[in-house]
Amino acid sequence: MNLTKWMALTSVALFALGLAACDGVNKYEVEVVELENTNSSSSGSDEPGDKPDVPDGSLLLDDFEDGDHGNQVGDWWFVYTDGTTEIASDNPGSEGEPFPSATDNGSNYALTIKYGEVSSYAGWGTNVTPVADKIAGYNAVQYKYKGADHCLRVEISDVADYDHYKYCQGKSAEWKTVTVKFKDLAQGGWGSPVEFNPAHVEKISYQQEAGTPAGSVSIDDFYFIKVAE
Ligand SMILES: [Ca+2]
Ligand SMILES: [Ca+2]
Repeated sequence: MNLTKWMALTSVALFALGLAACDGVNKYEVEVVELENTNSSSSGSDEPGDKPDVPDGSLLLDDFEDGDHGNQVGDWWFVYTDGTTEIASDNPGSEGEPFPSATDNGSNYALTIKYGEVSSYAGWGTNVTPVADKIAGYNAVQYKYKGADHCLRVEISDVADYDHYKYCQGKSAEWKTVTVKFKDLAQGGWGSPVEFNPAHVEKISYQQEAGTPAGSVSIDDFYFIKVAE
């Protein structure tokens, strides 16, 4: 069955399940989409209305087009905070679940996260463990964003002290498509150094550090991709 249709048909049930699973432990099953890219353009343009420009076989983590707070690989998006910093999506669920909202990038939905001045840390992310055995087949991620400076984190199970591998981006007032190669990720350096093993990726997350001024970031069209090193 067409994934979008399937998700639409089950979105009410998933929403109810999501409310019951606000701890993010419960899982649901979805078909995993490995994209057959029919867009022959390689311009890299990210003008509104463009289709995602990713290599054949890329793995879609989420394009948010189903409007729910589940990703496309069978798990949930979440927000997290130090307990002081306020953070929520532009369209939070009744339990604070980060639902996507209408966007201006040519698609229907993106995930927009808003936060207050960051006390210690605050962020958002999603679990990718349902496709953990596939991620080592890729060597980069690609996503679109608009908004504030932010750091993408590719969290692996070997990191026990939260000093996760990350790559930071500057602010952008317009939608921007970025590719982050796994080899360019780096730990912050304040924790124990561990080797990056793509077979051990558990979560994709974003974190704003202490002192970050209040702001917002929108993300969309997040893929695991294979690119030339
Ligand atoms: Ca979704
Ligand atoms: Ca979208």
